Amino acid sequence: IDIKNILLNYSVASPQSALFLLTGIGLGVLVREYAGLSQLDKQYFGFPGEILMRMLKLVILPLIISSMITGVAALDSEVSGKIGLCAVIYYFSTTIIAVILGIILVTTIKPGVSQSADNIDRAGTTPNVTTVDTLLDLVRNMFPENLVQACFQQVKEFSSFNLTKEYTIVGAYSDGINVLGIIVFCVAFGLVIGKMGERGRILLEFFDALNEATMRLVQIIMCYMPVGILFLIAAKIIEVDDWDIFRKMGLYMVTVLSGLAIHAVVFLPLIYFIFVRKNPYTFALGMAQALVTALMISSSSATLPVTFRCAEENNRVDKRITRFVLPVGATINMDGTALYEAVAAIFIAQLNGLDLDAGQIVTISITATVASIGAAGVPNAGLVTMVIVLTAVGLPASDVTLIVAVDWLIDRFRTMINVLGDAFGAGIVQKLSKRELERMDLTSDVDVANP
Ligand code: DAS
Repeated sequence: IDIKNILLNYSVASPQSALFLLTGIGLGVLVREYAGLSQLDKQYFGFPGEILMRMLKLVILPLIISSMITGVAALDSEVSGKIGLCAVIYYFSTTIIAVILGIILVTTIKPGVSQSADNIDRAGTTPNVTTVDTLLDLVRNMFPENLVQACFQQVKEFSSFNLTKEYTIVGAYSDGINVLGIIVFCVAFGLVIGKMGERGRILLEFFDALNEATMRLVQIIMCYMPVGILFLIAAKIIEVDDWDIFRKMGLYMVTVLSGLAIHAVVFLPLIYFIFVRKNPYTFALGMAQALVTALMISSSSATLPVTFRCAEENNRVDKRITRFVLPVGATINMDGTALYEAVAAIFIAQLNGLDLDAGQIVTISITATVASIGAAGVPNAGLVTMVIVLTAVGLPASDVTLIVAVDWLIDRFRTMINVLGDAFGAGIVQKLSKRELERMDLTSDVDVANP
């Protein structure tokens, strides 16, 4: 019996995973009503779920380092010049628009805010909502004094702010990792490697291998995920005091899905129309088969063959553009994931009664954008990198449980938007690189003239 495949089939990205979620809810209700567990028993009961969270956190460091360095270096080596620059500007601008849209929606709808004035009582520790550090500290944390220390920094407590350990605030260190500092270093390092030619290529192969090994580790964690989720959900059901959580979960889904819909129906088509001056909805219709595939399999990378075919055959995008924009886009251009991570992080802050400050929102925007770059085009990648966003702002990563419950559905829609964003990107980059392509045609014609 291929246990690994059976478990993978029950991974959180599949409808079957609902089986584990429902079992976890049922188990939680039964234990809550009839077991009368002591505080210690509850810890043992929730331990299989805690193991899952620890495993996800364990891969944060290699995941950020390998995916950021390879992603940034690849931009530089694959194709230099105008096509690469147009693509990068498009990737960042649409991702940041998606993040801002998500933040506007989640701070307007406020899905995680209790209807009653009080915050969730989390086992008696009502969170301290305090002022955050100055933005200067936020920037300071982007440039850690010592990289090793940034990777293994102990939790730094701001006793002067009378902070509880769990709620270390933006710009502080939490869970032992200074995420922002590591991200800034990796982006700079990746750009340098991309320009080092042959010697850089050797280094790049190492980080490529590290990324592959990390993703295989994530795959193994995925096998355990259904079991971990079952106990995480059950442990949540036991401790949660306000059944209002289900209303909040419903509102959270509405917030994410409406954000994805607005981005797909308004912003992406608008950007396409501004640059290409053609009907964006006709272009999107040409991508329909790729979008449905993404919805079904929750993987941008696995959808790539269909995305290539739709873009080139239905929408006549030049192969020299799709060859770069689509694969790199499937890896680092994930508007849907970025929007989802910004919404989910602020939703979790709201659940904890934290009223985020400008500095924290800026941090969430940066880490959501970067975490979406670090997310691979595979099922639930956004969920794994979600832990990075929560770690960066010091939110309890264990609350990711609540959003896992519905991730198998949300992941499909954000993957669809990721693919749509890549496709529109190919169309726009082709339009902006028209002269570049004509020059390439001319040079290739000259080659033909002089065999
Ligand atoms: N499933 C990922 C993708 O393939 C997106 C995500 O997990 O956020 O794009």
